[in-house]
Amino acid sequence: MNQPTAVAVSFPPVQEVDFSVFGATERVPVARIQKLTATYLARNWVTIPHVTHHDEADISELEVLRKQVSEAGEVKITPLAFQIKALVETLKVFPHFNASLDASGENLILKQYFHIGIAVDTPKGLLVAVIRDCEKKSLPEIAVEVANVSQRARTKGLPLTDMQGGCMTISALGGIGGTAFTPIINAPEVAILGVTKAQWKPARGKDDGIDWRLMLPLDLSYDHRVINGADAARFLLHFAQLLKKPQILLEA
Ligand code: CAO
Repeated sequence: MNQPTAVAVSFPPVQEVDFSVFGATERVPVARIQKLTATYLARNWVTIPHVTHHDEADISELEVLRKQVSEAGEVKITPLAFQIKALVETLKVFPHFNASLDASGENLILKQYFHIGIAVDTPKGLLVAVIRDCEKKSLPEIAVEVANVSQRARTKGLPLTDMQGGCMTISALGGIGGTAFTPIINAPEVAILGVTKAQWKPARGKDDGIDWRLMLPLDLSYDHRVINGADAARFLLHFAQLLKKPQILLEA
């Protein structure tokens, strides 16, 4: 029988360049958080076979509802709170996404809880805050928690306990921009959802007229050892359908 083969790969070292030869420069230290995150990102990028699947969700109705709910209550609800709720409902239908491989790689640990990670952009680097038990929390409760935890992450940083135990992460860049990207999986999770800026797009309407729809770009990176492409496509379709008919998320 063939034995597993260890493959050693060596690369030429990156050249040390004296940039001052080309123009003025300044040397600034890399922030501690950025350095720490870099080691995990590099490990995950190299050790997990990533595939990124792209789709978009029609959020025209969701945006109307979101504004109504925000105005009727005391809490501003950003699109991310709806996305967290929709992700929980989608994970319930696709349990292989709410899972981690065990150390042997032979078993999948299916989780029966729904803790969602959110990537937070801070001045010192990227942090992932975990919002726990999202299936038990209302949209306003989730919105408040996202606002509080991201504020804390940016000002004081977060203790390790606030960053552990996530089931799947959302990396929301929609408040900034972009049409698509390929997020890196936050191991030991097996998938990550990237979201960029919603855009108005024309669709074929009644009598071949133009119907303008607000479309949200979605990018799902998944661990191909655990998830197949067809399941990724179904997962994202289900997620997009929940955002298209968002009423159900209010009661979820
Ligand atoms: N399309 C269009 N507009 C969007 C949007 C989208 N997909 N998502 C959010 N917005 C809007 C919000 O409605 C809000 O608009 P108003 O101020 O006019 O009401 C505005 O953008 C700001 O939203 P926000 O970013 O403050 O809040 P959020 O809940 O969407 O996100 C947080 C919170 C913490 C996820 C975000 O601030 C953040 O840090 N994102 C960066 C994540 C990141 O760095 N990812 C990369 C990781 S991989 O390197």
